[in-house]
Amino acid sequence: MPPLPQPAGRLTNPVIPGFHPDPSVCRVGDDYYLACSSFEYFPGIPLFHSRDLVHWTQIGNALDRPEQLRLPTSMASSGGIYAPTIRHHDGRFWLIVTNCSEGGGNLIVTATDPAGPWSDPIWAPGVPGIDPDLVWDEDGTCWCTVAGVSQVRIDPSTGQTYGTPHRLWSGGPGARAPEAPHLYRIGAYWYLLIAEGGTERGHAVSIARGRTPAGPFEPCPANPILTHRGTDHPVQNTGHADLVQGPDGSWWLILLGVRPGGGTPGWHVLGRETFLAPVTWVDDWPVVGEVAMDLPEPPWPLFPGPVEEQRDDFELAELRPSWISVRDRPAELCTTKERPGWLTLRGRGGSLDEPDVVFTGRRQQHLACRARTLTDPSQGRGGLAVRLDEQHHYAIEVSGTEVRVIARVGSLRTVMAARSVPAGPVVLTVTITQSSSAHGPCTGPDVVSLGVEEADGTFTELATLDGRYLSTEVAGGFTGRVIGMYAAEGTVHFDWFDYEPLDG
Ligand code: 6LW
Repeated sequence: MPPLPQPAGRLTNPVIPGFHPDPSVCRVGDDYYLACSSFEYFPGIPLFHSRDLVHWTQIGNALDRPEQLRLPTSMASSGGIYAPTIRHHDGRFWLIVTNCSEGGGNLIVTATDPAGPWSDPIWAPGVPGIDPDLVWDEDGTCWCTVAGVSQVRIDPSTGQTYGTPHRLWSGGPGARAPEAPHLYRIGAYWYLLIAEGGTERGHAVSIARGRTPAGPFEPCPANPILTHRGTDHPVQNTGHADLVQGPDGSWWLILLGVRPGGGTPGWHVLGRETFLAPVTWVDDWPVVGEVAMDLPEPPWPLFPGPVEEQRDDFELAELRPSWISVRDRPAELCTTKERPGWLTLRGRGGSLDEPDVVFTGRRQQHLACRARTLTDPSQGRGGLAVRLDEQHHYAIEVSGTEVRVIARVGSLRTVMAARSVPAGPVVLTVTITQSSSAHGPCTGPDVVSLGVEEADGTFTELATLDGRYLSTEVAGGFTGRVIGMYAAEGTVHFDWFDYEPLDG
């Protein structure tokens, strides 16, 4: 049964916080579905449902079976799954996406229920680039448009393309990286929405329109229709957007943005997040309103949906869809079935520095938060980590009665602190708090404090580390922080994992 409408609480952007970039959205009746990129993580392509565009609940992941997604350990971090487009056509959901790892390419999966199961991939080798979009014209012809921006006719049920791709538009003069195209039929025009300027501070959204889906396209005189470049707006890098109509017929843009913190140049640590902005139309061109931190209450009922419980006791046979692992998740290495009520991770010789690390975590979704886990290290070595990639992570690790805090930043790896603990399960803790930029231009965005809980419940800190080293501005790449549990050696059991937002 759908949730009942609720009175408004505080409505805030980002509407999907944490590493949820490249959002694509479609509407089916009263329901909205949204998909994001997932890069080196498995399962791939998180899928969200909403009835009000403001509250989003994760209902699954489109690529959640190894037959659908194999990410090799030879693939670097931020390879893998880039920029899906989700659409509903002819009673089915269609999702097209690029697997940027070796042996990958563009693929299409379909489903009748967006919560899954999604089909095995239909490969589309004739699609010539990243950021594919699908659109159907009035006579049922399907067009696939990719970054660049070029287009090819496609049969999405087989992946077969017809003819040679033709160039549609390359965005504004001098702007780099025309990408993230989406095509729509709205009124008398076909609109071609793109991102340009690159996914960093220069990011922007531009639009062109034509009379047919294949063009020719006339650029909007007001391009870019959205950019925060050169502003002091708290949301930066705004771009990679998709258009959707609200329940009342109003128009909205779903887009990615980042929240840099600290002094200069500003570091963003949660990755690229999903934001919502209003759109109005002037002379048949869209005009994008404020990407407001506090969203005004919309004129339609709100459906907050279920909130994920703070603590996961690992009582269920299947992991919640928000848990993600690095590159793969073989059942023999990550299971709740071996020791009921516990998550069991089995190391395969890889530490957090290795691409085959056995790690299961969740996105850090709040600028300030605390994560805790009760870990039984009696048969192995592992712990709790804040991970950006193989070369950028902080961890508190336990082996027998020894606890160590390890920091890896680029090619530097060091043990920051060590102490002994009584034998048996131990609560490992990571607390992340924001720095005040009032402390000056060199102040980092946040601090990451790692420690243990004593038998009487008090917390002992072992190390407090500058958060800038786990930011995209330092590490590079397309992802964001993920906090989770790992096994470096042997078998490590986790009784529960608790994630608590601290920033209200
Ligand atoms: C994606 C491109 C982009 O393919 O970043 O911000 C790339 N936009 O459209 C990776 O997410």
